[in-house]
Amino acid sequence: MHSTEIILSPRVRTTPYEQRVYENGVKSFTVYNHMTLPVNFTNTEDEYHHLCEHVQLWDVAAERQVEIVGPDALKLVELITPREVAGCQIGQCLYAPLADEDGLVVNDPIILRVAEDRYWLSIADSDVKCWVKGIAWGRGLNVNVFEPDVSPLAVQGPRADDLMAELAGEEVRDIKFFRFIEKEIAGTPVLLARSGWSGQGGFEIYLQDSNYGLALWDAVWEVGKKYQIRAGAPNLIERLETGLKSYGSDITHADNVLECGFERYLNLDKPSEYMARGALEKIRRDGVQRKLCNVMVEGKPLPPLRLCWDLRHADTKVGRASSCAFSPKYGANLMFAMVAVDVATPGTELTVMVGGEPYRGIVKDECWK
Ligand code: THG
Repeated sequence: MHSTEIILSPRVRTTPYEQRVYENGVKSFTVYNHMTLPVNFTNTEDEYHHLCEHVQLWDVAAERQVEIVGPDALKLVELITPREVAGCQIGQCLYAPLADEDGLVVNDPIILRVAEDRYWLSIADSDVKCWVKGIAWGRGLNVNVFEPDVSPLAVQGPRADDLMAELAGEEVRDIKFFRFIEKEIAGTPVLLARSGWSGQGGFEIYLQDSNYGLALWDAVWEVGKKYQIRAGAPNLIERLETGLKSYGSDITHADNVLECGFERYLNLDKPSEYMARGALEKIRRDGVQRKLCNVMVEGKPLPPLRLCWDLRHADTKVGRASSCAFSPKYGANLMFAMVAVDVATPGTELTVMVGGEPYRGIVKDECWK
């Protein structure tokens, strides 16, 4: 890989935590929602082991919030996702794909109901604010859509509960998965949710005033010292083992929601109106052409994946792999791949082309079995 630089200018926004991220020796960033998102502090494998054993603090402010507030807020949220949002309570989070009129995935946010008529879409990397504002205006809906000054900070790893209980009170242990409460930490009101982009457990703290970013970081850090806290970031190895797909890589606007494994979250027959209904009903009738799958390649670690790797079956191209990491847990390379349905069944053998070289891959189920 080349080691050139991406120049940071005001077009690449800063985060309220960035100073601490630099002080902790950040080695690389990616750009996500036009903002810096740390990738590595030491190296992916070292950070993976630390994340699975201790606790890490992640600057995930790049998971921006799109606020939808007003009398038509629920109507608008229902319009943009095939997931049923009506039953979502205040204090609840829902993982929900946004689908356009063709059923294609626009983003895969976590939706938080923060008040009666107020929702936050905690978005992945695409310009959701523009999309949602356009729909609101076109429909003449009585809502306000904007990006509030909210910056998530994730506390992830097996010691996250002990850390947060000590910092914010024993009652945080009772927060259920994908629920949140209001709290004051470091002198500023936050939402504290049990969620985060790892399978290691933990919380996300939604800071609501950038001016308190460093104070919040320092408050968590101070308590975290005895738990060997380190600065970290969403981890490639861990997310492949856990099965977390990344919008922009594994899922793009070229893929429809039924190809991406979202069915389990959806109610395509929900009573409320949503823009993808017609398209998704047709796709459901006709059947999908492709499926997002887990593919395993045994043997030594493959080189880093920059662009997608082609997958072949009987010398025909049948798909592409979009993420890959060597997993210490499984002792094999794990990848997410969009492949033709007829070769998407676990047990199917595929050929993965890496730099012109063929490798033997096997389609696995979601648990890598
Ligand atoms: N946290 C916040 N915002 C985010 C992310 C996050 N926005 C972008 C991106 N990540 C959204 N994508 C996901 C994908 C999966 C999950 C969370 C966000 C997730 N999934 C659980 C799982 O797969 O086990 C369960 C989801 C469920 O059952 O509802 O947690 O990380 N703030």
